[in-house]
Amino acid sequence: MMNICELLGIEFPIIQGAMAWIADSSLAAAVSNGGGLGVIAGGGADGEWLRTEIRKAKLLTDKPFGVNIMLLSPFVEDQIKVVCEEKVKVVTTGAGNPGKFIERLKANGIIVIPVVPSVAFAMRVERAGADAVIAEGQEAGGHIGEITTMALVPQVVDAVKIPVIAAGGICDGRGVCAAYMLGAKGVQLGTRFVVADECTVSENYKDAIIKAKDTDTCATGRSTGHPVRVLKNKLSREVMALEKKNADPEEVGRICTGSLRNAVVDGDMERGSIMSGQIAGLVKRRQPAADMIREIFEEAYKIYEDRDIICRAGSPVLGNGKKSL
Ligand code: TUI
Repeated sequence: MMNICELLGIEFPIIQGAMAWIADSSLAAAVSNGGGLGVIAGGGADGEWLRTEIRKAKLLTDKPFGVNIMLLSPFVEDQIKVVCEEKVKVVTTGAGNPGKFIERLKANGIIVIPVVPSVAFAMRVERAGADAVIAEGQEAGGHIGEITTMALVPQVVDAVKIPVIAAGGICDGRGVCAAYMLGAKGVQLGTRFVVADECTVSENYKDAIIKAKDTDTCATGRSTGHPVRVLKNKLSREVMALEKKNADPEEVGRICTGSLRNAVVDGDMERGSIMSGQIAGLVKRRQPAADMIREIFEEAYKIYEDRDIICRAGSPVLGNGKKSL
């Protein structure tokens, strides 16, 4: 099996999570220049916005980068056309089934890596020709599935032959090592990159992530069939209250319209949707994206070198550092 770094032409096996409204050419190019795979989030934007961002990224880096296509968007067809025309190296997909686009993307030489929330879906996209999958647990921010990263990753690893990249709840070297122990061949991080210096999100959004503690996120939207993990605030409390009394999903949808933009662009921390993963409690400081990547892998390699051996009472330690049974 080809490793992720060779497949993607990158130095470190790390992909930047695509975050709608947040992950533009500035963040994507910074991550790619730092040796990871930066990803521009197509989100709900039209094809021409995406084309402009792709061209900006090409000016900012000569390293590979990707584009994420969010499959709930009304502009999916438009975005697929643009990534093919612009010869983007990698496309990740989220929030739906990319099956009918995979052949066309691959015919244009594009590496396709769907985000999958379950084993069944991972097997489906493998059959459809995906090059790898990102197994994203429900610790992640934004639109999520049901299963945790810890349970999802090894089950997907056993079910498919293509490489599995772990996502959800990872932000440092410990998370990288844990993902590898579960059989992943790479990681995707979103929340930590929100506070990267090159991320153009509002300063209020960055502050909110940095201040957050472990219990500060919740998953809204379970009633609409599109659960979304956000930092708790006035809007999330209103949504939760409406959902509790089984309000019409359209009413829930109405108070959320434009709310991600409100948080990202306007910095509205009350009425904005502050999407964030559960790992926000570990994200403590702003840094250049390249420093984050270097730090994460320095930690990971150190953990691997110093690894503590799982002990079994009374078993002798062998000369090679291993314990015998
Ligand atoms: O897509 C994401 N995260 C996102 S997308 C997004 S924009 C949005 N805003 C409001 C409501 C909905 C979306 C914000 N965050 N992550 C990847 C991901 N994909 N997580 C879960 C899935 C997923 C879920 C179901 C992928 C496939 C799927 O099933 C497809 C099928 O047809 O069975």
